[in-house]
Amino acid sequence: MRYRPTTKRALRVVVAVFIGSLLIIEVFDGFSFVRETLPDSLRREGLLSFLRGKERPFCPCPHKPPSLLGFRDIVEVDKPMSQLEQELGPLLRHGGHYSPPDCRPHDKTAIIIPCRNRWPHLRVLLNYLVHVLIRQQLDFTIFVIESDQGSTFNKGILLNLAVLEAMKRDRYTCFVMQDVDLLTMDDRNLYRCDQQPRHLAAAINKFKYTLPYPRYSGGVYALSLEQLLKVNGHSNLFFGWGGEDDDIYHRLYHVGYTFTRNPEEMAKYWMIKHKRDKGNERTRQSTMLLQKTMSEKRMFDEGLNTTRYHLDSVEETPLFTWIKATINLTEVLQPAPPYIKSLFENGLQFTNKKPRTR
Ligand code: UD2
Ligand code: MN
Repeated sequence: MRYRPTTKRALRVVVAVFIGSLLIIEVFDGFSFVRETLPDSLRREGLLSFLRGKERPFCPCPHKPPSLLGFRDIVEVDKPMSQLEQELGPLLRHGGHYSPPDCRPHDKTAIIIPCRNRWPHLRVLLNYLVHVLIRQQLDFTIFVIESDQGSTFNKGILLNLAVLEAMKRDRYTCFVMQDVDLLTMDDRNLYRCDQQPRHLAAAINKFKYTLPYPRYSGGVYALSLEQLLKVNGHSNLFFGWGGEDDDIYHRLYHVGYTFTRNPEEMAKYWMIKHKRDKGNERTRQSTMLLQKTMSEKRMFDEGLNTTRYHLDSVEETPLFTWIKATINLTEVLQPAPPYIKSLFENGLQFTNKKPRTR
């Protein structure tokens, strides 16, 4: 009993010192010498938000983000990845995550970038895209999906496996499929999902800033989780160049969706000039899949529910979550019904013929 007042006083002192140091750290958080001494998680999120846990800001983000810059010409700058990490790393959480500190976005967005042997393009893209997405006040994670060197490139299956792997990691509600070589020129073209699928790359320099054909949906587009699930994701069967974008257009169209686009002046994209890659040659199967087995018939037989792949690794780098997978044709075809398997009886057949679009 005699010691109680002293103990109380001591407790008060301890509490005061604790609160005092919290305040000091919070106030001096901006000073590098204090930040250096903090653990990583504190440094990235700030002390108060760290203490508050994962609580999200209360106010929804405004319809029109306040810091957009509008149209800007593109200068292709290829900085070394280490420099990008130094410059952009502090803006993101490890794994390429970001959420705006001052408002609550409608969606949790996965930006999905297929990338095999295109690292210079990825570096140029990241240098632009990260700033754009931050200005657009998105809650996003950047996923880079790389397939093994041995298989014929298959963009559709990479998009599918990325969706499946992303959903294992968090509750994403919006997916933006982004070619590695396309740079958005106007940040008013928001990377958001909507009631209808959104085609973002509607005016690309390669096509003189117009749509190459009315049902074109390639390059960059945003699909909500609901839209993706309704069409069973992408086809897994378009090996080599072409077709998978027309196929997803038809899947969506068949269940009642139409792509919406911003007007041309807001939807400009710059495609980094490139040649067709080795291992991404056109296949006769892609033409046959589009012209003989209608997307709308096939979509319930193959898609997200039949995606087969070997997950080699998932690595969180400072700027993106890097998923590596191996694709094996025999295994991809294993769950397919006979009318599909028969198209592949003699293995992949390569061709120079341009697939016709519907
Ligand atoms: C068009 C479409 C693209 C896709 C493709 C046909 C535009 C702007 N884009 O692109 O969305 O439908 O035709 O498949 O019309 N990739 C690699 N490594 C490779 C091959 C491809 O990373 O070896 C990835 C990369 O993200 C690339 C994308 O796949 O941007 C599309 O391939 P592309 O750029 O060679 O084809 P492109 O420009 O004709
Ligand atoms: Mn391209």
